[in-house]
Amino acid sequence: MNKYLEISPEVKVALERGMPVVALESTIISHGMPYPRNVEAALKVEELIRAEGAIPATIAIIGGKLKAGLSKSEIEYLGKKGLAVTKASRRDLPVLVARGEDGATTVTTTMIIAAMAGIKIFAAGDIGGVHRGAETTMDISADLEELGRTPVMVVCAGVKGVLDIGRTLEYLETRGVPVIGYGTEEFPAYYTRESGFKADYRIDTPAALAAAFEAQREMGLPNGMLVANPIPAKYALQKDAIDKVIDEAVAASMEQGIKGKEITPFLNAKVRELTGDFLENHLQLLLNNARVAARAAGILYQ
Ligand code: PSU
Ligand code: MN
Repeated sequence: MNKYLEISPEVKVALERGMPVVALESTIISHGMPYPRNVEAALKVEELIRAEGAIPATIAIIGGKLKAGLSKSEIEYLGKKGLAVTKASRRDLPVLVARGEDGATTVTTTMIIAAMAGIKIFAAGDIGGVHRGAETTMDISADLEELGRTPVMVVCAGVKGVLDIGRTLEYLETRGVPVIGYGTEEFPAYYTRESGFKADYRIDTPAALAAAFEAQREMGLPNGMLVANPIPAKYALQKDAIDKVIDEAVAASMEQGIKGKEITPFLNAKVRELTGDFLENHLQLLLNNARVAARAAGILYQ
């Protein structure tokens, strides 16, 4: 264990006793939703994980410490600080830590800190991927590289259509990341259950997810696993409707010259603005992922 890592007492005891633990990211709190609904959502997700018999470990960087397991007041602090918190990817860790600053963890840094703490499963909203136009901009999320190198199972609702989904899946294949459709053949696209692309495998139960992940780890394969769990049908949008909104958001980002780490929060906020209030659907999708992650963790940690 390194001196920068701080595991909360509750998470520490759970890990020592072999109880199931589920990691959660914090960029979704600071950059993904407005205050106070971001804090409410984060606490509801934690509550559901507990109700499923697992321990939640929300991950963030606070005062230069890599924290696995946040208190309610720390979640409130990050939610209130919102966009003023640094969105921290792998490349941001050294300077933030050395300076003793705060950082909200993306999928990448949540995986890194989870792995340092010994947490194997992480419930997210969606992951970053290959951006449209990446063949010239080279904008490819570090999330894909992290999935290629860090042994954590990430349960998400697929990737958003703001990205180039086909190239995202190609990249994951290159990096050796199994892409599992949970209860579906089709790879889901966050707002919608359809993307027009297939997952590598369909798995229908938490036990079968845990078995595949266990096999990957026992073989010594060092990469992560991506579980794509579609948004519940009741909260899903139709692909045609969301595609129009997405094209509009991408056009706006290009017109305004948005680049680098700003682009994902910009596109998410723009789509939210154009779809009206998607926050309830967003929460339902997070709860749905947290449930699958907690159930798989229950089997994995036995
Ligand atoms: N999805 C959201 N809001 C977010 C993110 C995803 O609805 O804030 C975050 C996640 O933390 C993800 C990150 O890991 O965006 C990817 O950013 P980038 O494309 O810059 O790598
Ligand atoms: Mn990027």
